[in-house]
This record gives sequence, structure tokens and C-alpha cells, in this order.
Amino acid sequence: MSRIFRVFSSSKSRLFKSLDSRQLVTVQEIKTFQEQGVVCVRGAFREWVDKLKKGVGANHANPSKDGEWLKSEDSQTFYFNDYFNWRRIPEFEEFVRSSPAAEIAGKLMKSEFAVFYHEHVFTKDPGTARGTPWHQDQPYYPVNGWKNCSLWLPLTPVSKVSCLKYVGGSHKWGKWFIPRKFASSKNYNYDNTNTTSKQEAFDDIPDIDGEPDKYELFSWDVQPGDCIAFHMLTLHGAKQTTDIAGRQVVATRWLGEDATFATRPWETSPSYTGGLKPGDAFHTSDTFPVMWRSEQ
Ligand SMILES: O=C(O)CCC(=O)C(=O)O
Repeated sequence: MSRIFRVFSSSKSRLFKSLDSRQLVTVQEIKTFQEQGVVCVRGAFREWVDKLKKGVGANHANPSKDGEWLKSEDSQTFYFNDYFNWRRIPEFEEFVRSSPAAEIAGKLMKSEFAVFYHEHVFTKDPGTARGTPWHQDQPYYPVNGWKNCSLWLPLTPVSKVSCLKYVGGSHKWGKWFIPRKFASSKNYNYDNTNTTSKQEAFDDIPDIDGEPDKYELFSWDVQPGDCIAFHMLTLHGAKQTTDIAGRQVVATRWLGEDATFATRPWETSPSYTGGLKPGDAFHTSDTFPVMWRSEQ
């Protein structure tokens, strides 16, 4: 092959690669995710919606030991959540292995590779009064490291008022907050006056609803197949769902090359350790497989 042809064909393949990547996630979306801690990516998963709905049906019919049906106080309606079922629900496994989720997450995290942590189903029945308490995800998890990402993927149309709200930039505050139980919206038991190092110090979540003007809040009207990608330290929460069809969501959680196993002052969820000890890298455990690698 002549040198000119080789140069042309390699720049051509680079061009196609960058076009292909742009279709999945743009440079601007990566920048927004990094700076704001949350970004809405439109339409990447439309062809996966029916399959994921089937998976949610299977999950509802047969929840795991961690599945929770949280009843509304005023009606027979429920807020359901369950996680880590992808190995026994084929529709979820196919999504995790074959959809563009791993690549999108890997690129947003700016990671060499994307490790799959777990999937998480959230469904709200039409009319349920249950909201989602403000929280960050990472304090619940036995995960340290900066490169991480959740893809929150609605399977029903979700209006801006029923959507999660995200506090822009909160992933960079350098603060970790005490987790709250979804059942009661109350803090986990934790005495933050009794800590020996800053690293162990977890704060109370500020009163975001009481002073919304103090924060840059993001939320969107989203359609099935869109996704909202957010950092595991980004504060988020939701009011009750007013959408007629309720709201069905599958979130997938992804970790990058710097993610290591950690302990917390409470029982972490998921409880699966994959045999990891504190400080071990997640990608060294078969429980948390690498699903995508950068070609660079
Ligand atoms: O959709 C919800 O109600 C909660 C989702 C959530 O908190 C999450 O994906 O981390």
C-alpha cells in the first residue's frame, strides 16, 4: 500500500470513528457531564425500550431479596426498586452487553474502560405520592474513585415535574452526604461528630427544596430511549409522579479505571463484594466485568 493511500485510509477511518462516536455522545456532552455532573443524552436507546420493559416485567414478577415495594400512604400505589438482577434477567444482560451504554458511560467518564457495576430498576405507579429523597449515590456504595457514571433511562415519557432534579456541580463540592432510606426519607444512623478524619465525615443533605434559588437545578422532559447521565456524587431527588402512565426507569451504573472497593460507616448497597477487599480495583473482579474498552 502506498504511503499516501495509507495516510488517507487511516485518516478516513479516524474520521469515521469520530463521526461514529459523535452519534453516541458528543464532545460537548462529555464536557457538560464533567463540569455539571449531569447531562441529558437524547435518543440513544430507543431500540432497547421494549426489551427493557420486558425485563422490568420479569423483575416485578420475581424481585430479588433487595426489592422494595414502597406503598403510598394514601393509596394502593407503589414505588418499586430493585437492583443487581442482570445475570438472571436475560433482557437486562443483553442490554448491558450489547447496547451502547458501556461506550457512552466510558466516554462520559473519560475512562480507558467501562466496568459494569449493576442495573437498578425504579418504577412509580400512576398516582403514587412517593417522591425520591435528595441523595448522592456514591455514599451508599462501597466505591471510591472519581470515574463513575449512572445512566438513568426512562421507559415511559417523563415530564420535567416528575423527572429527577439534579443539583448542577454538586459532584465537585468536595462533600459527601449521609445516605437516606428511600422508605422513610430519614438519614442512615450516623454520628458525624465522632469521626477521626475528613474522609470519614459525611454531612447532612442541605434543604434544597427550602432554598431552591441557591442551587442550579437541572431536569428535563424525557422520552423513552433518552437517558440522563450523572456522576455518583451529584445530588438528585424527585417529587411525586404526576404522569398519567406513572414512571418506569432502568438505571445502569458504570465505573472507570480508578474505582476501588471501599468501606463505609454503614451497610452498603449493593451488598455484593465480588470478593474484593478495601483498595482493590473493581475491574479485577469477575462480578464487575469490563464491558467496553477505548481503542486509543
Ligand atoms: O428514579 C428514581 O426515583 C430514583 C433514581 C435514583 O435515585 C438513581 O438512579 O440514582
